[in-house]
Amino acid sequence: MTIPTDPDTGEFHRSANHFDARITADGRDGWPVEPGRYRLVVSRACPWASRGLIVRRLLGLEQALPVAVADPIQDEKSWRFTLDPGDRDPVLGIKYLAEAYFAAEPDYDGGISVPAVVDVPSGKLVTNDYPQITLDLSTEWTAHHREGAPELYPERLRDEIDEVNRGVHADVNAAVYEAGFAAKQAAYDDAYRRLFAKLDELSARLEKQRFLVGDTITEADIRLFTTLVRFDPVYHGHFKCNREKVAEMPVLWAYARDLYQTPGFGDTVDFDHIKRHYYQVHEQVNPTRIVPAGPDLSGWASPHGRESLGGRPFGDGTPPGPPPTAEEIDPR
Ligand SMILES: N[C@@H](CCC(=O)N[C@@H](CS)C(=O)NCC(=O)O)C(=O)O
Repeated sequence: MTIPTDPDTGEFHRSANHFDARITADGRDGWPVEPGRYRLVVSRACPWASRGLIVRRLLGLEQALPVAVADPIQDEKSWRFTLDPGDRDPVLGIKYLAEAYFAAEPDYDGGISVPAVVDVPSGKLVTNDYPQITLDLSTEWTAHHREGAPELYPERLRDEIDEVNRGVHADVNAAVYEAGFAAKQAAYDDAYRRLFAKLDELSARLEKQRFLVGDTITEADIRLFTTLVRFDPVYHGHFKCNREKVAEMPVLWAYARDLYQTPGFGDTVDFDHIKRHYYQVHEQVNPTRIVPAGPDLSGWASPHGRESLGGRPFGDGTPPGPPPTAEEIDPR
């Protein structure tokens, strides 16, 4: 994979999501919510796709929106279904996610990214607009939520969630990539400074409250979690985000463990996919493609003590049950 950076500044800029149709209860974009009709294509390595995996589990949408898991290692044609028998997704019948992009737009020449939601009957990509995908699972798929599903994007907290998300996106979710992919020192320095300033701010916020917004788990926690869980295995070393590890920032470490140990979070995390993807795909950053053996991940299971802050993780709802057998992560 070639990492595109600005030749003048050395900055990495994330490309825009090209396919932004929405799957809605009223079907106004031509894509009505319909259980079993769509397939959520993810890589378990990818933080943007992992938001969808978590939200889907918390809301109990596993049957309504089945998932296809791509091989964590892309080849020159990008994401592929080499984990499946015959190297094909068993439902879509395709070998590469790119086939769904081209079915939707034959002369598309942009990136092939996950998460992607594909319409099974036509084989066409509907959306790769990751910030909207999870919000729509919360607000448009309500008819198919499980009993006891939490409210992850409650109306009364939306402004605050949106504001927290903007900061977390710019200075955490995207900043780790901007540090890791920077081609000039100043671009790296800027991303590193923004990242740790934001983590300090979030740590102060989370010292006295269990979750980022309100007293329950929301979309904001999911978006921060997907970066925190990748931090020590990948971003600290591979992306040079190394002022501290998350495990050395007591508040964030306890917060991350609290979420990790909550059903629907840790049971979607595949550290093997995460490590192999980053260290093997970004050859510009890691030319030997050697995947480090560490860090020791056993600490994720240790008690976090955050219950003493109060909070009601699922609000008036309940935690989800265990994941479907086919989606259990191999504990390597
Ligand atoms: N679609 C967004 C965000 C999703 C994203 O970056 N996904 C990564 C994996 S973590 C991906 O699929 N990259 C391949 C590509 O964009 O060509 C983007 O292109 O910036």
